[in-house]
Amino acid sequence: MQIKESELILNPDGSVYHLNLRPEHIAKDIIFVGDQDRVERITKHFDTIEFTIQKREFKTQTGTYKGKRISVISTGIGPDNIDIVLNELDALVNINLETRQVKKELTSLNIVRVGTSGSLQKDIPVDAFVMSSHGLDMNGMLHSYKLDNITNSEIEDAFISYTNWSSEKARPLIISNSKKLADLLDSTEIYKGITATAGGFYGAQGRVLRLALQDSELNNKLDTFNYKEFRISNLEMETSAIYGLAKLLGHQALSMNAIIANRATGEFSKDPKAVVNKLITYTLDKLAE
Ligand code: R1P
Repeated sequence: MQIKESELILNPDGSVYHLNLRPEHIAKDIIFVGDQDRVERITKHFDTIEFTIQKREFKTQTGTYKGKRISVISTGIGPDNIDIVLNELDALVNINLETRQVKKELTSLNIVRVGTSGSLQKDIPVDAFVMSSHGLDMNGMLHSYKLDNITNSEIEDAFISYTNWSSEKARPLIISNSKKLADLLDSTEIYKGITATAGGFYGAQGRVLRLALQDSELNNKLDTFNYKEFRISNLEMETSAIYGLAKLLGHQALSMNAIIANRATGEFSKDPKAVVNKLITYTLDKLAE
């Protein structure tokens, strides 16, 4: 089946619509960051940079680190952007952009998010690293897709019942990381837990400025949720969408979080840049191993 021009939009130079990339521009190992200014904080460690482009919040640089070809892409904020980035990256490797047909042989990308995040647990301090064992999707974007058993309904049901989750909101989904990447990036200094992914920064994460919340107890419930060995370690805005779409499309994904705030103790890192830099070099070295 040929994918129509209105469904897979290409720019005049043949690049995909939002990312402005052609297939030759990306490596199979890709690092995601939210902030476009973080791209160069990663690629400044590279041996060489072969390609740079930016459109809107999506900045990409591809080069080599210790001989390994890696692309770094900024996704901007939130699950809606992840929908764009994952689908367009997948199109670059798995759809022939000239014939607009899905390729017979599919390519699996390795995607590692290097993000900042707030810890929900007193014992996961600021300046720590958290590897997301799962993404807890609280934002609903993934429900547009046929989910094909990629989620973990047993933990979801426990979470829905514990939080008395409103049936007017999308069902929360729990999706696991790529074991292959988790094994590659593991070490004893890394905390692990479920990363809750909200679809907004204020109300969706329990912050009150002028608007009342649908459930003002939700953050407390996230902190105290405990089912078998599962608890929620941190809260941010992309992980579950990356895990969900990567699983559906056949890519490997892992989210690494630099903890810059602790919502349980109210602390904020004295040097957030330092912890992010440490996570950057840690991730690069593991990917280049
Ligand atoms: C919110 O300020 C942003 O920061 C976190 C959240 O997930 C959200 O994208 O991640 P990044 O540091 O990767 O942007």
